[in-house]
Amino acid sequence: MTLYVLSKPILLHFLTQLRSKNIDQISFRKNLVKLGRIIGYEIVNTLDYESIDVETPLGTKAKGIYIYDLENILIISILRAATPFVEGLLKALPTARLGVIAASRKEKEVQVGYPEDIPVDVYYMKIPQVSHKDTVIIADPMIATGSTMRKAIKSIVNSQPKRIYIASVIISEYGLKRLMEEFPFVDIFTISVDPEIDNRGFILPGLGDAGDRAFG
Ligand code: U5P
Repeated sequence: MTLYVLSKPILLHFLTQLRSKNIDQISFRKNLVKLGRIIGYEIVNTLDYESIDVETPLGTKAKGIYIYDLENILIISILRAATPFVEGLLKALPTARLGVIAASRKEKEVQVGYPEDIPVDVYYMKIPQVSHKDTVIIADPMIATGSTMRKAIKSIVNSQPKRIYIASVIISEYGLKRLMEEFPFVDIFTISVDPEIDNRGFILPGLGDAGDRAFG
C-alpha cells in the first residue's frame, strides 16, 4: 500500500476553495474537474513505461518513453459526487474505459462518536470486463467511513487487475486506516487526510456532502 498525499500548492488552492461554504455550485464542480485532472497526471507518473526512440522532423532520433500502462486503464465512478472528478481524470487518462457504481449511504446518527460502518445500498453497477493488465482507479472525492469504497473494491478485486488505485480528494483518518487494513494491496491518492468524522458520518473539517454541493 502506498499513500500519496498530494500537497502541491495548486491542489491545495483548489481544495481550499472547495471547502469554503461560500463557493457556488458551478465553481464547486469546476474545481472538482481541475483536481481530477491534476490527480490524473499524478497517477500517470506512477505507471509502467518503456524506453523508445522517436524520429523528429529533422531526421534525427531522440530518446523517449512510452507509458504502455495507459492502454489498460479502467476508471470506476462512484455516483454522483465523482462525476465532475472523473471528468477531470478522463482529461489526463483519455483512453480509459469507464464503469459506474450508483450507491447511497443509509446515514444514521449515533449518540457518541461516529458510525464505524454505514450501510451502503448499491442499486446500479456497470463495469466493463476487468483484465489482469488493468490499472483500476476507483474515484470518489470523499471517503468517510470507507463503507462505500469497500463495496466498490470488493466488486472488482476477484478479477485480479494489475493494480487498484483509489482517487479521492479528502479521506478521513478512520476511513484510511480501515481501508489500509482490509486492502493492503490498494494504493490511495488524496489531497487531505482529515482527522474526524461527525456523528452522522460526515468528514470534519471536510467540505460537506460533495454530491449535494456539486449538483444540488
Ligand atoms: N460523503 C460526502 N461527504 C462527507 C462524507 C461522505 O460527500 O463528508 C459521501 C461521498 O461522496 C461518498 C460517501 O460517496 O459519502 C462516502 O462515505 P463512506 O461510505 O466512506 O462513509
